[in-house]
Amino acid sequence: MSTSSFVSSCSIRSAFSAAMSAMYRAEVPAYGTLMDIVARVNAETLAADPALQASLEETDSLERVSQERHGAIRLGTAEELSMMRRVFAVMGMFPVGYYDLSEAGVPVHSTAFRPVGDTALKRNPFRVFTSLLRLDLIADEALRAEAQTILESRAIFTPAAVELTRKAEREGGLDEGDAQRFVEEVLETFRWHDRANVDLSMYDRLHDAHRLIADVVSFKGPHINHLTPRTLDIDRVQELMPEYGIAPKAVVEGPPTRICPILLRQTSFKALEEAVSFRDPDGNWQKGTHTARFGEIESRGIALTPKGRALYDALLSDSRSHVRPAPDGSNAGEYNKALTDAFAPFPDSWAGIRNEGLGYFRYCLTEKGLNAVMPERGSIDRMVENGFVRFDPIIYEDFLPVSAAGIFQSNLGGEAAQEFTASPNQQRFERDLGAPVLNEFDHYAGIEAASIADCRSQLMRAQAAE
Ligand code: OOG
Ligand code: NI
Repeated sequence: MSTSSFVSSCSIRSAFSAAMSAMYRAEVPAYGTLMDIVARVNAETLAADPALQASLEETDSLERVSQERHGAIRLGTAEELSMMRRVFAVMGMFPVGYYDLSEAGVPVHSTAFRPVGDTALKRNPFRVFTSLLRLDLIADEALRAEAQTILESRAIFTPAAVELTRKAEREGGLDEGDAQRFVEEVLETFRWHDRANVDLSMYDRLHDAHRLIADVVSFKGPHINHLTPRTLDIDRVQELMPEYGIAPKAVVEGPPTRICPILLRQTSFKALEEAVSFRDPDGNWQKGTHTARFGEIESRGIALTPKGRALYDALLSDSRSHVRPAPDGSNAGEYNKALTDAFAPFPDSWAGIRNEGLGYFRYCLTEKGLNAVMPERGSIDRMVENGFVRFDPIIYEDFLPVSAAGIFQSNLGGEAAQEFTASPNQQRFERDLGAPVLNEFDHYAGIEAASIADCRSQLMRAQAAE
């Protein structure tokens, strides 16, 4: 078969994220409301800032600005995780980063499946934050074994989804018809099931061990638990949520509001209590509720180097040693102030961030560089100083464990966070995944280095042409 009849993995990913968005809006009306607020705020922000509008038009198409950037699921077994990896690969999404959430009282570890590389990210940046439940962190051995048995007896992928994934792997891609079927079949895995897999007493036992365990084990599949569009003004959306009748989480996670945004800021509305039913021993359905699904928004800034990230982590923990955000939002103002104060030492200009080696930048030739007659071939700093080369921040495309923990926690209800011994186990995760995860720092450093090499070779070409 000729490869030209294959649909690109980027188009499959775009179709998938559009289908997920439509499904989730239909399933969770509050999410539709959040999307409306985001669209309004993005339009208002752009109208008030023509320079931003112009720069977005250069780098991103405007209609894509408010689209979903990520979603999240929680899986139960190694087999589910490794199959999920193969499914996402068909859509050009690969595991980047390892996140240990046990430290934050959540019994999972995670990665993000995402497009890698500029063209793919620009085409459609959709990612899925994917967590694997860690039954090994559950103290009650009997319950652990029962949960394992329940998980092992479910099949979260339709036979057609598995078959089409195999076909894509075997033949190197999918044609139009298969791609469309693939998206429809894979969507089934992410669908909500309001009928639980377990009876109410088992649900309660799982729930008592940890609400997240009940969420993963009690249902037929790993329902998408949130989707996350991008907003141009996250503080404004946070402020508007109550006006639209939705309850925001207490504080925005991540760095404070800044002139030069760094890493990732995110907030969500609180997970909704939804009607579900449990089959009782006589085979009748018994009504109950389950709280898992919410909506989130994000706004991204520059990717930080290990040095920048260490400074970020230190300042964040410094601010949290002064004020811990209360789940009910009662000290949100105080928390925001402590956060802003703590971040004062972090330079807030691109030149300052670059000079201190805190962030990753993409370099390109300026007009002067493009027209240089005798361009010099010194260090990148010299080329920048002399105006041959300019630099732009590389956007952070990954996640933050402390923020992720905050998002998890605020959606696990008011009960006290549980303690687990911090036990990162990336090796185990990669074995279950069936592949190593990409190291995010290596990835950004590679993009930066390639842009510098590109500048140099363009300058040399200009010289050779003289
Ligand atoms: C995932 C929470 C993490 C984020 O944006 O940091 C996350 C979950 O609740 O399953 O999505
Ligand atoms: Ni999220």
